[in-house]
Amino acid sequence: MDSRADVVKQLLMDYASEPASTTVVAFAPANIALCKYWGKRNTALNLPTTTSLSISLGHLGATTTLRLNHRSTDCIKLNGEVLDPNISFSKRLRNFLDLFRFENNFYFDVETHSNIPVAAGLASSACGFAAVVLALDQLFQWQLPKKTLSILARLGSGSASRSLWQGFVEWRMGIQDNGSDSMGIPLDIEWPELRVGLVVLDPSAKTLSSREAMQSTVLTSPFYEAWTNSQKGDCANLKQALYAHDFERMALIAEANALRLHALMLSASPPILYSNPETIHTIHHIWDCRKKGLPVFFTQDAGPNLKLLFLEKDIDSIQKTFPAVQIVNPFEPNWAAKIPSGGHPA
Ligand code: 2P0
Repeated sequence: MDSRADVVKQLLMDYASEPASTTVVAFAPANIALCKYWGKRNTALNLPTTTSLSISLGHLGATTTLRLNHRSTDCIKLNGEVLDPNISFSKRLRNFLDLFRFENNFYFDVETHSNIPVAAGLASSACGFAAVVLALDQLFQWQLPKKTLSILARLGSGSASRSLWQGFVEWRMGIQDNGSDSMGIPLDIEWPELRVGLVVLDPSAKTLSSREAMQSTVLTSPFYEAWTNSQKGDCANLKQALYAHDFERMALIAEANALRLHALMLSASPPILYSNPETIHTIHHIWDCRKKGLPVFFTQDAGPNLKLLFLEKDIDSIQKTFPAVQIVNPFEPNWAAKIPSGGHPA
């Protein structure tokens, strides 16, 4: 079976292994899955058991500065703080960077600024790994196609394969053993009226990582196969609704898809429950609003926070009903002007 190093070697066979710059900056957007990824057919290469589909969050994401350093270790900073090299995220990023040192043994200073709550189920590792890959592409001046960068980003974190583009992105599961066909594909759909609302109910870092949780679900849930089968229909129906700009159909599919994922997690052993009482309370509140005629829907990832789906025409009602909501326009034309200075837009 191919290792990550084999995959990188194959992809970069004809490309530079010497950096062309010493410092680069790159930005990648966070993405929210409307049809979720949860489980791998290959854990080393992050090859998924299902296709998934996401929407990117415009200027919300990770801006990463990558510098070659002259020490014999990487230094990783997140939002201004040097990370302890022994925590799992530091180890994971260092292992990922190992793939790109080639025979020269470079070390890097990696400084990431994230403008979304980190590790609260708001897709922070996805944009983090995508930004690192975009930065490496600049540092070595590879100028790789985005689909190849998506494969490289996947080796860091599965959902990172969807963070190379704005808008809707389908991550095709692929069937090849080495993952050469498992990458993000941007969908040619604009939806300027669509809005995503971030409702942070608990900003603290989660105690169970998505990585561990999804693996445990694959290994222990009696419903896992049924879930993978249901994903095929959801992805296809979601795409139809997106192309038709049918908001209600799209949002109903996304909400049901999230609920089915969380039901699946509950069926794992031991059970996985990311929701807290506030999550459940807010879900009921959303359903009550819908009954009263406000077209608002939600999705939820590996944390207690919720993301609302609604249309521009309902912004005032949403702000009144959910005062703490942070509203994102995924198709904001000026999104690049809003990212922290220096970030190279994805
Ligand atoms: C998603 N999540 O589709 C799903 C829904 C969370 C809930 O992708 O092990 O951090 O690095 O491939 O990508 C979170 O999982 O996991 C995730 P790894 P990742 O957005």
